[in-house]
Amino acid sequence: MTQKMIDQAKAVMRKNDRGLYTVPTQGLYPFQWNWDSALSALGFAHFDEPRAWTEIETLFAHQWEDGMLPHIIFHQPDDGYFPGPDVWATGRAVPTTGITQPPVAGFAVRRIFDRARDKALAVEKARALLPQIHAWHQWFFANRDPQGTGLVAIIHPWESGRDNSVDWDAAFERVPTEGVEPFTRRDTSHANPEHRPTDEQYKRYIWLVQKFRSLGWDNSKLHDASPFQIVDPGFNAILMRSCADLADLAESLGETQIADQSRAMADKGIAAMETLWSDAHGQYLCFDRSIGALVDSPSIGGILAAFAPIPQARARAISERIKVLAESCTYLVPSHDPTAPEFDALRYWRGPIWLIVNYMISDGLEFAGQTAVADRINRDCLRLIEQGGFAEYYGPIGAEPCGGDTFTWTAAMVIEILS
Ligand code: 9YW
Repeated sequence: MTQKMIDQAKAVMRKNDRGLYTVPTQGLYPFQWNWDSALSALGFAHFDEPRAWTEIETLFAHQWEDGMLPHIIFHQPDDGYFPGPDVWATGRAVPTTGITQPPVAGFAVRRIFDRARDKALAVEKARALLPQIHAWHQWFFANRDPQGTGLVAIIHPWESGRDNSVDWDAAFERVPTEGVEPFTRRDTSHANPEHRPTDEQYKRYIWLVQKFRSLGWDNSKLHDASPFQIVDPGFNAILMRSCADLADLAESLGETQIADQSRAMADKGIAAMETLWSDAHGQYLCFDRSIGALVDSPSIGGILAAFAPIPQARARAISERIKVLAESCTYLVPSHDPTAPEFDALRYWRGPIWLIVNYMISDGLEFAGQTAVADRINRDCLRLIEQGGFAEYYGPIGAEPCGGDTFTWTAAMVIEILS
């Protein structure tokens, strides 16, 4: 059973392999996505280490001069996706978007390095990637934390990777829709519209893209100009974990300056995460920087925070919080609290389970000694695969496979869990 599932997962990854990068799934997402690639590389590393390194190298080959790593790289034209390169208009030779995604590459590179069978290759590749990843981390603090709080803001929901989370609803009320150029969505022709973000949300996604485009994609201006500035605990936890991992990696490679700077960013950020903790919810919450208030939305972002080396007591509380969630669903971990009125079991990030998020939560909880909950999450991942194949996401009550099928990072996570 185990070997059969690993073989099936490898076949999914091979199917979506375009040589130098993978697509998340054929049709719906025909380009290279940032955090998909970093997490998918973990899967490749189990059966083809050179290919794993290539995935991350390709990503960083398209890093912007200021350090930003874009969220999509449009390697080849494809009309099946909206918004394409013409809408972003970032003016790059190989087109990319102008926003970023959760910085999980630092974590992935350290893990692939630690497990490498080909140590010489790993040292060569990690040494080259180290300054690039570090530059990206520094870019975040320079551009997305102008007040030096230790935490960074996202300026577009797509940056979080949790596109239509309930977390953004209130802030999205402040994003206008006037002046949005007419467009035709393509996602709804590949996937069930009932399981996707709404048209109203898409208009606001595009308004923000047009706004940033009008500012020439100058990252020194975008944060302050954006009506959407959210400090997401999940996103920041990924950044802090990657900074901490990069510090360890840099240390083992003798790069003391990168090690010290990375450690300082991680320590400051983890201390600042305390400002996002909610005793009432037993988890972290988003902070809406535009209005200076916490967002009262019990989503998975505040649970994903367990991926960072947070204090033991917080990890224990998150473990308890997950046990409470388990009382209202069949599978863990739903992307929104099933007892909350906004919960929508099959609509993208408003309820469904995503294996990559499960993997990161489980990894953090295991490190914190919360092994029972970590194991339960991993078991649920495998049950979902057995029921529904390698889908993009799953219903937390009925295990319905949703979104795109034969999904790369879902397959990669299965290889990670089973290997
Ligand atoms: C979109 C590729 C991406 C993920 C995101 C997910 C979705 C794309 O798919 O966004 O057009 O909405 O939300 O996390 O990286 O798998």
